[in-house]
Amino acid sequence: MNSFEAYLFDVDGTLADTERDGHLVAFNKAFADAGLSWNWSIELYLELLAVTGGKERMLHYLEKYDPPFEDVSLDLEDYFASIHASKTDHFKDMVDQGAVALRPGIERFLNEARAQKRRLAISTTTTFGNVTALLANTLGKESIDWFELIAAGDIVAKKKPAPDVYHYTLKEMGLAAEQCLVFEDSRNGILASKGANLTTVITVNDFTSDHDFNGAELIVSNLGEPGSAMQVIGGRQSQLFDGVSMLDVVTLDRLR
Ligand code: XBP
Ligand code: MG
Repeated sequence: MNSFEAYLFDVDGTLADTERDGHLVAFNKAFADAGLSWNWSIELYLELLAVTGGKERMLHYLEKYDPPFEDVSLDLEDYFASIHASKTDHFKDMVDQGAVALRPGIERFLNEARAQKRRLAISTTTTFGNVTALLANTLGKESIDWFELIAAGDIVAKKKPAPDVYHYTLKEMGLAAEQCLVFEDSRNGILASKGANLTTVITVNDFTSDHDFNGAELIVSNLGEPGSAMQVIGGRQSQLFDGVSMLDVVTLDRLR
């Protein structure tokens, strides 16, 4: 049987549930630091997540919701870039303090994939420093080097749902789409991965369980680990995973 050579991971919502206890809190802290009266609720944030990228999300909020805002002398993009830098610092501090844990099965799967000499990469819209802080604080500093490539944030001009970050990853790693399997958690994520013709496994979370994952080969609750069995939710190839409670490199090769 053919095997996947590489696994490409999204970060937010896939490696860890970072949004509610991480990014959202960090945005609100950065707004307060900047003297803005903005305070995003979870309900509002769920809507704002439709726009990927923190800088892009803030600009979208200003344009669509017309919140209280005193005209700043700075160019708006520069202004939001500075608030975003402060938000990134808050996010990293919170991750350093252990605010965010990896999702079930992630550590198990990464260890197994490494033992089987499979290649690993990260393809995400989030900021590079957020990714390295998350890895260092959950798996240890050395885990940053487990990933051959961390394609993050502004590395491409167009963030997800554009496929650019996946095209970039394939090119940098010298891989064809059919050699890789992607793990995503959101509509924007699958639009990006499918836009690059990549086999995609979705692990849903509270923020994304109602998304449209049309085209996904497999949709599951998580990757599964002892004490936290994976539930198969759907996907075009879900019949290949009847009775499977944990995904590993061997079972996933059924999608090859
Ligand atoms: C994640 C995002 C990011 C984070 C914030 O999407 O949309 O914008 O919410 O990150 P995905 P930054 O999981 O599809 O990569 O503030 O660092 O941009
Ligand atoms: Mg995601």
